[in-house]
Amino acid sequence: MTAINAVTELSRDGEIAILTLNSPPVNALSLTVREGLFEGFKAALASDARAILLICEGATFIAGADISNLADMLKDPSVEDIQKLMDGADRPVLAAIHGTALGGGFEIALCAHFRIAVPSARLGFPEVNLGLLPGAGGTQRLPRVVGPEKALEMMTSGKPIRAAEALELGLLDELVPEGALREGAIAFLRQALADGRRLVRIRDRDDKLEAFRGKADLLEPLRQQFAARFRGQAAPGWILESVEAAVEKPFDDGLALEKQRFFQAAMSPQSAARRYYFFAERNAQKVPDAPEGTKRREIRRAGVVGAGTMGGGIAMNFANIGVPVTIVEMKQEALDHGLAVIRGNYERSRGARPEETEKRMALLQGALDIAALADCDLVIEAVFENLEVKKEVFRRLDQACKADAILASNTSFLNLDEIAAVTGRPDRVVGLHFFSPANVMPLLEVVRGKATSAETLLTALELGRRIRKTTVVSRVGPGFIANRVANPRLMETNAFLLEGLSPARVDQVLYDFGFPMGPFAMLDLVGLDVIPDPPGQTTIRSAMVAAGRRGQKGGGGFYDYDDKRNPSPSPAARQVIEDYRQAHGGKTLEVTDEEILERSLYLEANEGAKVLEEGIALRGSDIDVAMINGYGWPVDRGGPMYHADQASLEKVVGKLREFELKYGPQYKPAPLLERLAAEGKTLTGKG
Ligand code: 3H9
Repeated sequence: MTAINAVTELSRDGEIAILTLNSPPVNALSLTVREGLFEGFKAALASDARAILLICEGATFIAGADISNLADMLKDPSVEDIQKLMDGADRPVLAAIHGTALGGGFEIALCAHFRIAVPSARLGFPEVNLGLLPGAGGTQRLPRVVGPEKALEMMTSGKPIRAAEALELGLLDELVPEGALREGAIAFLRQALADGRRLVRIRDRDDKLEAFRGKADLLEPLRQQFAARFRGQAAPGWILESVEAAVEKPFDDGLALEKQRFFQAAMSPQSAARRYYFFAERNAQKVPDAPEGTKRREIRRAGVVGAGTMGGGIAMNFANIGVPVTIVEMKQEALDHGLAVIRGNYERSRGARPEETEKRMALLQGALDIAALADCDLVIEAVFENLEVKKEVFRRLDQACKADAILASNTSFLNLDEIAAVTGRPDRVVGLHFFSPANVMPLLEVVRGKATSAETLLTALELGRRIRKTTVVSRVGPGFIANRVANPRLMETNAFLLEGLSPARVDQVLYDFGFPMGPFAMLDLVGLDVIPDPPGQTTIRSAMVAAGRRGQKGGGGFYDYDDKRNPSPSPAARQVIEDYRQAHGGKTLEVTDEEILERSLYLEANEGAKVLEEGIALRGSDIDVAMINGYGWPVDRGGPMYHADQASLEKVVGKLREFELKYGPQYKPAPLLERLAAEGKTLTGKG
């Protein structure tokens, strides 16, 4: 065994050279890893070994470029230098895959003559999620194995495929049993040597491309689909362009185009925002003051109190991952209704198979007595938003549930500490703030009360991950993080209308920025009666409700809706707005699109700064994660805090001061924002 460098070693098993990479956590292609692989392949090729095996230690095969330091990819040896050695090999090279072979890792594997994997392995190109495209030959080699259409699907969805599918597609040569990768790999190579298997490089194959050559129209429908599916995203277009080059051009020309586009993507603000978000999402899971070695409790059985829209949606999350869940309601009728709604949701969900629905429904148990929750490891309360009602539920849960069960509240604005105080276990009380519909929305705010223990908090975060939510920790405070940060922007909609702007114009500006919909369309969606008026004020929203317009769910709102919920401008809504403007001193102001945008977004950053200063959020980036997952903030823009940093806080504060003078005190810059701007610092701690 020879150490090549700190992360790679070369060993022998008879005629086979084994190059082993071990660079935790994910064997990302840092400069050290590239040096190890480059020198390792050189040494193996210089030896008398008749075959070469590349295999990784730890949790996974190579998970791709080191995205914490993409600039470092410019240093030699590059991934391409390693691939050239592999491509030039005069003896069989095998990549043995476990965990995930992603991005640059998959691209290296595609330069081996053969690939094998264990069944749990997954392979894919997630670059698009980072605003990138595969940049080490992926766009050229993948279509040569699976054809351009499948390659495009894999690279634009970014979703890794399972080993079994990869085998079927010809991306893998063989599956070997879990835990027997190394033995399987050696046996495979021995057999390949014994059989004298021909060594075919993927770059030399073009059987899967021939049918498409010179027929641009074969990929044309995809181009049109992309425009709608990936609104505003640059990377999918570059992937398509590169795949077209794979079809039409010699391999090296395609490779050169891909490389050019990769560097263009890597330099783009979109990719920078998406890479920022990648780490923001992971950092949000970290609880710095949790003692080392804090255990997470296992949740084997869950309970939900309340079978309304929220309770039902929450229960579905557990059934979806195979955890049995007991739902308690007060009346049989309400329980039956709640369970029927859940069944309906399952039956209506896309690609639903009847046996799947039955399997999930079988995990849901209804009960009319809180005593039925006695053996649950976690119970989530989702009853009416009233402090006294919730306190009573918690008193009863505290009596009924086993001593070590975690009790969670789904409250969206009540004080969790007051709720926890009525129990004998405030350390095992936590907030789990789901967003509606709870079975669909990705955000879960985990609310940490004064007494919540580290164990309870980490258990809740782990649970969030299991039910596939994106979690953010919030301290107790009105509206927690996402609703609070979004609120000022939603309140400002009233001012926009008083200034004479139309809902359609404001919505268009925010849609063009990248939001799935503007604030008026969103208010119509959630219901105009859901948000109360600020104290001492009436709003156009409540005037709409008074005129029988509650939004999409009844009578239309700022827009009219047809049967398919398509919006159209509403004369009736215009009248309500006009009447309100007459009565409340409406003006007609010239407001540019840029100003609509800045007022909307900087209000959020400003509120975010307050949330940060009060310690409700631990990090600026946690707020971005909450807004992206809770309010559809475009990930290509990184979130309100990152966006403000990019604009420069000095500019943001300047604008807020200007708006404060012009439009009122709601724009007064937060002290933290002023301080950070003066010190040349940022809200996300970067920049
Ligand atoms: C690329 O390859 C470009 C090429 O085409 C061109 C080359 C020329 N770099 O997610 P986890 C860290 S683009 C740096 O919690 P899991 C992560 O931050 C890349 N660090 O674990 C975390 O650190 P910490 C294409 C990375 O088991 C720790 O590893 N590849 C990277 O749930 C554990 O991560 C991708 O986009 C990285 N590439 O999931 C793959 N990846 O503990 C991105 C992870 O300090 N990665 N870290 O917070 C993933 O999808 C998941 O991390 C993975 C593991 C599935 C691998």
